[in-house]
Amino acid sequence: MQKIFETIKEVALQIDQLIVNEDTGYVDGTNATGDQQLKLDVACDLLIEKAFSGNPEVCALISEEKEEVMQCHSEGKYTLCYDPLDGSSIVDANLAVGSIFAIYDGAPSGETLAGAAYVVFGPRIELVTVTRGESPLRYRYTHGAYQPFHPIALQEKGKLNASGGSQKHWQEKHMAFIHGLFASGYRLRYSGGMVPDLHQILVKGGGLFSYPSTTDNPNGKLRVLFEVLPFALIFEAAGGEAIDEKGRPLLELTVTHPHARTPCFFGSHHEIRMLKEAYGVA
Ligand code: AHM
Ligand code: MG
Repeated sequence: MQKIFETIKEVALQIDQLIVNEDTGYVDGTNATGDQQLKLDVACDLLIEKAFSGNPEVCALISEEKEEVMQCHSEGKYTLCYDPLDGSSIVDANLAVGSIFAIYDGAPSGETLAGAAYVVFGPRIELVTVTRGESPLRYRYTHGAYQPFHPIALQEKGKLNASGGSQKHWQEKHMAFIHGLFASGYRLRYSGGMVPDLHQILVKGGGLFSYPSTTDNPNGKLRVLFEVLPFALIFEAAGGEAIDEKGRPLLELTVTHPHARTPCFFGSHHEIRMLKEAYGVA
């Protein structure tokens, strides 16, 4: 798996160059889940495909930007699932965006997730990696190299609150819960990019990120394989929790379709406890 993390470090620098230099307009058509694709989404996807398809450890690639699973080396141990450039809708506003990687040992599911990583392309590049059973490692790219940076560790309780989806489409219990958090002093921090939004909660020591089921998206918006499960592993490894609306750990999810979605909640223990009570799943 170390070789995969090393390749992520290299490919992240190439993605950064694409973000800086490439056209941010749309291509004709949509991706596998019906989202409009940026030329940048497609270019980042191809870069990652090129970087990993020759790695004999990788048996298959599953990308947010590809409809089909791409088979690679039949002897390979790992299925690599990735969102090449998360935050397509905010890249034109020049906000921070990210890439997310999940490394599955065999057929992808919460149980087989062996490692994960994400890269934040903000004013600086940061990388967080995790191997199951170990603490997350954080790096910042400075002076031409990835330098180990302050470790990520969640406190029991945080101060930040980020909930996705349109309020018009939230369930009443979600609305009441979120209002309750604000009334008790939580601050809103939501950019519309899950990588920088979750990274902020992780580096500031806690809080809650929600993407609930909504009346327009009953399964939520975020994709299990390459958005939800990798962050679930990282939150648990950082001393937090990641659950679905029934209060089940996201890492217990089985996966029925490469582009399946699920409602999801990532946070420190206190906020997850409050959420379970509000949703009646404590
Ligand atoms: P994308 O993969 O098309 O960029 O969509 C995923 C993004 C997440 O980064 C973010 O958390 C979410 O969509 C925001 O959605 P919303 O605007 O509905 O809150
Ligand atoms: Mg995405």
